This record gives sequence, C-alpha cells and structure tokens, in this order.
Amino acid sequence: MNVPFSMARETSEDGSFTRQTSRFRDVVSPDASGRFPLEPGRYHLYVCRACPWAHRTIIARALLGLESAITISYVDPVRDGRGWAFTGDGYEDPVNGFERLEEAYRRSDPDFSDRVTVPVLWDRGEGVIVNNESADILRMLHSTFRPLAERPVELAPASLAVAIDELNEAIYEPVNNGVYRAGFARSQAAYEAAVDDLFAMLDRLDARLAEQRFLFPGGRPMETDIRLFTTLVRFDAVYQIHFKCSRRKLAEYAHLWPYLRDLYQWPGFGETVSFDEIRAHYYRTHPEVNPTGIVAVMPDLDFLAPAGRESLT
Ligand SMILES: N[C@@H](CCC(=O)N[C@@H](CS)C(=O)NCC(=O)O)C(=O)O
Repeated sequence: MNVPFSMARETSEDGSFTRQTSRFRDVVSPDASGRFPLEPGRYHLYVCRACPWAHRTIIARALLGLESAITISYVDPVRDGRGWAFTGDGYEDPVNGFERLEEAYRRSDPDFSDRVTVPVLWDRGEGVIVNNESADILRMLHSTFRPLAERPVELAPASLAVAIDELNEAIYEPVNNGVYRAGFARSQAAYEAAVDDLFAMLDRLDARLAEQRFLFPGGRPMETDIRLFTTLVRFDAVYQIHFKCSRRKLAEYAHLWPYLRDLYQWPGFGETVSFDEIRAHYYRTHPEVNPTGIVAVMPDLDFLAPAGRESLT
C-alpha cells in the first residue's frame, strides 16, 4: 500500500487510519499538593486556530474568561515537513522563544518520536508539557481552572456527568475522528466505512436536536457541544470537500445547521473561528490528499443568519 511516511505508523493493514495516543497526560491539581498546582499565569496553551482539537481549548478559554489566567500562543496553520512552527506575524512563542513546537516536546521528553500535535498545555514552572490531549485539557479548563475564570460556567454539571461522557465517546469515533478516518483512509473500503459511520451519527444527532436547543437540556452549551462544534464548523468548508465526506452538506441538515449557527453566535464560539486559517491548513498541509495545494473557496454560508432556536430548551 502506498502510504506517506508521516502516516505509516497510523495506517492499519486494511488501509484504515488509527490515530496515535497522546503522550502527556498529567493534570493540574486544584491545590498546592500536586506536581502541577493551580496558579494564575503559570500555564500556557500552544494551539493552532485551524485544528479542531486545539479549537476545543480555545473556545473553553474564551467562554469561561480564562484569558488572564492562561496565556496562549498560536502556531502557523500551514505546516511544512518539519511540523508546527512559530513563523512570526502573530505566530510567536513569547514564553520560550521556540521556533518549532517540536522543541517543547523534546524538552519534555528527549526520546519523543511521535507526531508533534496541538494543543499543548505547558507549565512555566518546570518548563515541561503537562498534557497534550485536548479532551483532558478541555476538561481541566472548565473544572480545575474554574476558580480562576471570569465567567465560571458549568460545562459538565454532576447531574449530567455520566451522560456527557457517554455522548462524548459516542461522537468521537464516527464524527470527530471519523472525518479524519474518511480523509486519511488508504483503501476504498476503509473510506466508505468511515463515511457510513459518520453520516449515521450525524443523522442521529440531527434527530436529537429537533426538539432540544443544545445536546443536553438546559438551554446552554455543555462540554459535548464544544467538542461537536469544532468538527461541524469545518464541515462544509473542508471535510465535505477535502476529506470526501460527500454524502451530504452540513447546511442540508434541518436541525444541525441551525444548531451550528446558534453555537457560532454564542459568546466564545464564533469569534474563535478563523476560516482562512482552517482552509489554509487543510488544503495546503496534506499534499498526499491535495497535491496542488489549491485552497477551495469558502462556501456561501451565512453563519450569522438567525438560528431561530431560542424557544427550544
Ligand atoms: N488526540 C489529540 C490529537 C491532536 C491532533 O492530532 N492535532 C493535529 C492538528 S488537527 C496535529 O497537531 N497534527 C500534527 C501532525 O499531523 O503532524 C488531541 O485531541 O489533542
């Protein structure tokens, strides 16, 4: 099978894409007892605005008002063979002066040899990575870091905790990772299986959102909505075209499309979306998927059109 070197370790025999596991899984502790104690200004996020996994943490930081407690810097969305880089013009690393994100990984584990990914939660205290798994970082931001938040909203209240974990899990493989399984498949069968799983789950979510404003009752977004949003908002501009998730456009869904607009218009969501960076990243960073590097024009989508979902609970 013809597999690019960068993907060799994540391609199975049958041509399906199997994502690497995250290497750094430490947590910030709410008191002074742990290795990484909660302190304002101590932790830093390295992210890319184009990346749906990093985007989870960017939204949580904005929604909760954690901007002064957790600093942030952005890598250039267009990656060359040497990985994520700080190339200037808004893509700088004021904390360590790194030129490439790889330096953060090497400093934390000199033997690290997997793909260097965003997001990264960095500890200024020890000068190491605390965690590079977006699910963990998102959870930490709205739980452990909540005492430092200007808007300490609950994104996984105890009464919903189990249901949130279950729905997160149910959405991850077919949807969040599913678009990548479609786009990075190296066989027709693996691609079609990914597309089938993806649209089956989107259909179920569309039905769930017919009578409920967000994924859970209560009339406001929860953690799972953030995790779904970052995939849906990229769908028609990128996944539908670049990753061949072509059965249907997101904007053709009766409920998912207004739901996506509703979230986009919710404080902390839309203002964190950069379609230019998203499109530049995907179309120009996967030469095996798009060898010309031509960036598809932005589809005509009005994210600011009224969602009309306020009366749902
Ligand atoms: N499981 C990780 C996945 C993160 C991830 O794969 N990020 C992508 C960007 S969308 C990345 O950094 N890729 C680097 C590469 O492919 O070399 C998480 O959720 O944090």
